[in-house]
Amino acid sequence: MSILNEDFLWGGAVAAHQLEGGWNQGGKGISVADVMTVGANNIPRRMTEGVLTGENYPNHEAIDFYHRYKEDIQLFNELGINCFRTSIAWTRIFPNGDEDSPNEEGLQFYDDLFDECLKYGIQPIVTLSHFEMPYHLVTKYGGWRNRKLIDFFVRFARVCFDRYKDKVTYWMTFNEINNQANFAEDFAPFTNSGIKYEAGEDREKIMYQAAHYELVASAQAVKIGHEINPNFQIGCMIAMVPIYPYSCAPKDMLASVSAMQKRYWFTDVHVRGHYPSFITNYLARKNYELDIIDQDIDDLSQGCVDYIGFSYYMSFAIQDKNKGPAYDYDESTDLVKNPYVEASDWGWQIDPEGLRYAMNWFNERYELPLFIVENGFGAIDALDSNGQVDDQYRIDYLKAHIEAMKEAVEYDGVPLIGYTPWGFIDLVSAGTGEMKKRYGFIYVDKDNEGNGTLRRSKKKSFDWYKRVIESNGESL
Ligand code: BGP
Repeated sequence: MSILNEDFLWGGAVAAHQLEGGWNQGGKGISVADVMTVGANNIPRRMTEGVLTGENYPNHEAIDFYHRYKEDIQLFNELGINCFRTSIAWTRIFPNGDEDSPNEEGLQFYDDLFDECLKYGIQPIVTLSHFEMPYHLVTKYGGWRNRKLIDFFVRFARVCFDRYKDKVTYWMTFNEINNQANFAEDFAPFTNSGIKYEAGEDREKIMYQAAHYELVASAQAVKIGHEINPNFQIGCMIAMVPIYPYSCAPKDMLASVSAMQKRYWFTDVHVRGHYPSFITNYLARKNYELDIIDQDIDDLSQGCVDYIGFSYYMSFAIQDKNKGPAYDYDESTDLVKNPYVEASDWGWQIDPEGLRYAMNWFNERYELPLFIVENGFGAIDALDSNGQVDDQYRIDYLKAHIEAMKEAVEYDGVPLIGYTPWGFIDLVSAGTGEMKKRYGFIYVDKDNEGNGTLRRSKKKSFDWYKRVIESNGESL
């Protein structure tokens, strides 16, 4: 008998902009992802002004799921998944983001997509905002640095909740909302914020302001969602990268505590409905006077999430750098390599036990159901002489993580809703824009330059994952 519930959700996860393509079809507007170039060889992706520079914009076609979703869902069904996590491209529904009424063609696309899933008993799990805000909201309003964005997002959320209330139960508001906590210049465009920083700006302050507006928008959306359908399960989505102390030196331990606070306070607000003391103290210490009105405080307290969705790929380690008691965590300088774990080709430290640790951390702190909505191994897959991919390394990675996940459930009693490995069909990398950083069980014939037939084929991991699902996690 499986230690996982019979109704455990086994699925796969994607995001609209990373697989749909059809970037200017069906009345869709331009999103921040549509104006981002490919990054490679340590050169980060760039958000260009407009889309006419003649460079490669990998999200324009992506893997053309927009036109091929019917065949793809047939394959998903063969894989045996019972849920499919995707996002709704904001720009298909509100092309510029600030229109009064939605684009019917975009709404219809997701009706058709969800119906196609449901036909096979695959329930859609939906993220409302996954790194793909309308570009117009950035140029005209400055993205999430502007309070007006709350209303635009909430209008979008309400339209989606209303339209798909009988087709979708599990929702998430903002993908990896805390991934902007490191507010690096080149990173902002890849988060939900869409913000472009100007020289000399206090980026950290802007990050806190933007995050506040997003959290208020999320809370308002959660409240409205529950009014529209009380059965909705609306979660947050957190990028969970545990930050271990490098050693048992007490100051390393405190550095770890402080770094975790700086990265995960978003979860505190989402779950508890108010700011934790260490963040209010920090904001005061920095003299960051944010635009936080009384109504926001009310909204936050009334829009607490039902579950915690999170991604887990790796862990970090931190060493005390003599910063004193008010430790100011800085991801770019304070992290150190963990000598006990290996890393992927992209330097992501592979740490299955870290998943069990993370699940315990969430459970001890919040006692809410958890949903692992991303986990996976980005690698360069080579085709053998038969055109097959023997991705045993991916199987090894996922097997170890599923084992750790099961231990958290079995030994530690952590409540877990489901598991949806990331990019289970190859898609465009969010971080680099490359195709060659692959996560899938399904191979897609396309290279970094955009060449290829887009043909789909099964990798070795396809049959492996199918057996995992069939056995409800027993056969690894
Ligand atoms: C998460 C994002 C996904 C996804 C994944 C893998 O941060 O939610 O959109 O892309 O990471 O990252 P990458 O594509 O950079 O390998």
